[in-house]
Amino acid sequence: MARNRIALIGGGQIGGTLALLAGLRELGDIAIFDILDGIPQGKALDIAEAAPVLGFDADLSGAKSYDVIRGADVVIVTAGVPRKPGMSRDDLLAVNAKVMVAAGHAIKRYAPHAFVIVITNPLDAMVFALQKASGLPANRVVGMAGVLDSARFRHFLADEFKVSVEDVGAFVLGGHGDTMVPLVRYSTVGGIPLPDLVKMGWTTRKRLDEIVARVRNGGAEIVDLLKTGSAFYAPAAAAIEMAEAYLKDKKRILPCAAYLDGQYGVKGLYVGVPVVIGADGVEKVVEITLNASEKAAFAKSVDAVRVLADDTFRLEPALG
Ligand code: A3D
Repeated sequence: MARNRIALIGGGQIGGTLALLAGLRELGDIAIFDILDGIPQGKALDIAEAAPVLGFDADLSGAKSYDVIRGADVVIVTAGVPRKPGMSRDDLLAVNAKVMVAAGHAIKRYAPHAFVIVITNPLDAMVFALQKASGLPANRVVGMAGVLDSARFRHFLADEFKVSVEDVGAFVLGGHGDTMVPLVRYSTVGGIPLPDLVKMGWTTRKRLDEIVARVRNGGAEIVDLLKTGSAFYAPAAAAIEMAEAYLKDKKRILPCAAYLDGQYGVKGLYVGVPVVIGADGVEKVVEITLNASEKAAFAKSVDAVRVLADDTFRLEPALG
């Protein structure tokens, strides 16, 4: 049986980490595309040279030409530019929307049957732009954010309670950004919902509120520490988990930016919600019941995402 093919559009910090993790997990052969000549080739060769030591078999290639992604089963998109000093929010939207259009057209041409995971920020708008530009069905184009935000939540909770991260489950809904909605009621330690842990005296509501605030600020916390870039290990790990769920038809329930067509009362927009990922891509949107305050927070987040998406489509005529 031929190996699966994983294509990475963008070979920067996350792209390189994705290539290494995909190799370590033996997900298949790996192709890296980047506009910076030498970077994708160099990273592919470096990781190929690590394979004998780490003990995995994968064919690694890198190129400045899009045909390297030909026939990919999974495409993970991290291409784009970060916001630079002096760059407005609209400037960033316009630049990265153009990158999504180019990537979308290339995917349509070279890998039209792929499952596509977008990581480029601003996430919820960029995944929508890429889906539009590629013309791929919405169930095969998702955005990575919720798995990362939930992983941050799980890490902070495990640290707080001094228990294994494996025994902590956490859910985050909504857009990727400060309006995200970490769901305390649906987050558990050893199967026990967090509000019950407050009743049991393990923690306090105030402490949980502080943890929730830290989750919302999780991306900025890393940027402040690194100073020269944003998080890349955890974002890459999160996207690999999504790719694996698809390639192995695992039917994982993962929070992803998925296209909503009426679910949660939202139509025609990508927003972070729990979905089932299996061989058909997004096989189902899981609609959990929200209480009044969760509904209000989710609605606020959806509004923020809609403004970003509208602005992106206004700024990039090719999406029209
Ligand atoms: P970085 O190391 O800058 O890599 C981006 C790569 O994209 C660079 O190698 C560029 O050369 C390349 N690139 C630029 N334009 C193009 C193009 N037109 N075609 C192909 N490649 C191009 O960034 P990174 O890897 O740290 O982050 C990548 C993206 O992920 C950024 O947009 C981040 O903001 C975003 N990100 C999202 C999350 C989420 O949770 C959603 C978390 C962390 C980072």
